Amino acid sequence: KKSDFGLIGLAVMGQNLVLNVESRGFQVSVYNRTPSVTDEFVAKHPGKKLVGCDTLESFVQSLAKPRKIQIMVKAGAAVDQVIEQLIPLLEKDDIVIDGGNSLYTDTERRDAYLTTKGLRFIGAGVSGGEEGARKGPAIMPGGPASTWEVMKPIFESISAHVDGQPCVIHIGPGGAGHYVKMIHNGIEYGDMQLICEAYSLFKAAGFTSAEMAAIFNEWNEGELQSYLIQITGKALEQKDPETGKPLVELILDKAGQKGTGQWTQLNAAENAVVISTINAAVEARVLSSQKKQRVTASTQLQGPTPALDKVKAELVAKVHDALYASKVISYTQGFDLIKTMGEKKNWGLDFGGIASIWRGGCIIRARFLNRITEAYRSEPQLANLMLAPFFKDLLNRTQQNWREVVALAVTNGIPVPAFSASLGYYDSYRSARLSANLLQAQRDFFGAHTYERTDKPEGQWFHTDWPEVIG
Ligand code: NBP
Repeated sequence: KKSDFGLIGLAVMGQNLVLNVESRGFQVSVYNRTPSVTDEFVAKHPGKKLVGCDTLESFVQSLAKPRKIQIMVKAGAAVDQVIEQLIPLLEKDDIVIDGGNSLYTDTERRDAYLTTKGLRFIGAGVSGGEEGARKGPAIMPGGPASTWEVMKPIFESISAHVDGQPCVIHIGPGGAGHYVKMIHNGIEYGDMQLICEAYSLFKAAGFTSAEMAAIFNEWNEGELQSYLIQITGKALEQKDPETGKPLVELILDKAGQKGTGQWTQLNAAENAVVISTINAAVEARVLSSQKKQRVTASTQLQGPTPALDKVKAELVAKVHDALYASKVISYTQGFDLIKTMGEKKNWGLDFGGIASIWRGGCIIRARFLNRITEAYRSEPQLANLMLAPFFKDLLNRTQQNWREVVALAVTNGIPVPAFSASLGYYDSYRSARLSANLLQAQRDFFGAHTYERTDKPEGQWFHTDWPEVIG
């Protein structure tokens, strides 16, 4: 019997996805560049419907037509190399799926290239890490709708399910799937940083790790319920086996990143979309990585002595609101970017659908995504998520606590770049009049860029002969 599905790349994601697909009743052929990895993997899982292949030729031959081959190798040049090796072995209408974290422009290029070869291509973002891949990830596939229809039964059976709905929909053509996965990762950066800022305030106020764990565990029962809040509670509970101390306090405060946050930043800059919360999150990781410089600066640059212990009792409820409101801003900005690109590319994106597939399997899975789906379902062309009734009420209800938290952080010298960037966005967006009148005056002053006037119809442009400045 020929296999229903083939997978190339048996590292952590590939292995777990294969076991997932196999567990849904499909026979799966597997191939890895280093054959010993394939052999060990198959040997480790006796009795499963797995076909281990040591050559790409035998791998391709073992698959039922049209072949469905998922590539799960390191993103970048490796994907192109595998595709080049596959092309001479494949036949018209065979389907190649790239399930790695590829940059969406690479996916667009590969899609166009494989189409010229008579092959079909799907660029699918897969989120959920190792556990998601094994038990059910969120999958964001992009490519032709007709190819999606062929892949749908497999993708829907292996994805996570929430309320009976699979956490996979056809995102759109070409690079749409990997694009949405990229924004998912940007939002993930934002969510993580916001939680870390809440933690830094609690820490400064003198909460113990156990107390903080209890706060996050309690939040996970309420509106903030999410995977990241849940694992934060668990992480704070964790004791170092050697010293018995809270493990988190022994971990070096130096964060890494693999680049998807920066891709999101670049794309937002290209499209002139504000994603200040995600930007703050990416930059916070960058600053964290400059540990040596920070240690030096800590002895030279002054700040206030934190005195947050005095407000400890009221801090929990306030930080809850600051976190929730900032999270709403982060998603508002992420969806603004998705909407802007979707329209530019004519991808026909279903924003409510995207929010709904993020409810399960993936790292940003959260209860409140239902609210985003509802907002777009009732108003598909919603200009800004903050103006949907639920989010408007939420922000109006939380904004006072949110600004009190940012003010407290500022007066106590505790960095909360993502909380304050989010609040800055909120206050700017709700300002009927900003200070850009002065900015326009400056631009006209030095560059004769002209300006419009409040007392004249829009579209009429004026220039002033400003006084000459010497020196
Ligand atoms: P890695 O990203 O670490 O890639 C390792 C795999 O790529 C191995 O199977 C390796 O084969 C293969 N490979 C490499 Br490297 N270069 C190759 C080449 N030139 N030709 C053929 N195969 C090559 O694996 P991963 O962490 O499982 O991630 C796979 C993809 O999924 C990545 O795009 C990743 O960004 C994405 N992703 C990962 C996670 C996660 O939590 N890890 C989550 C979501 C998405 P070898 O055994 O011969 O070296």
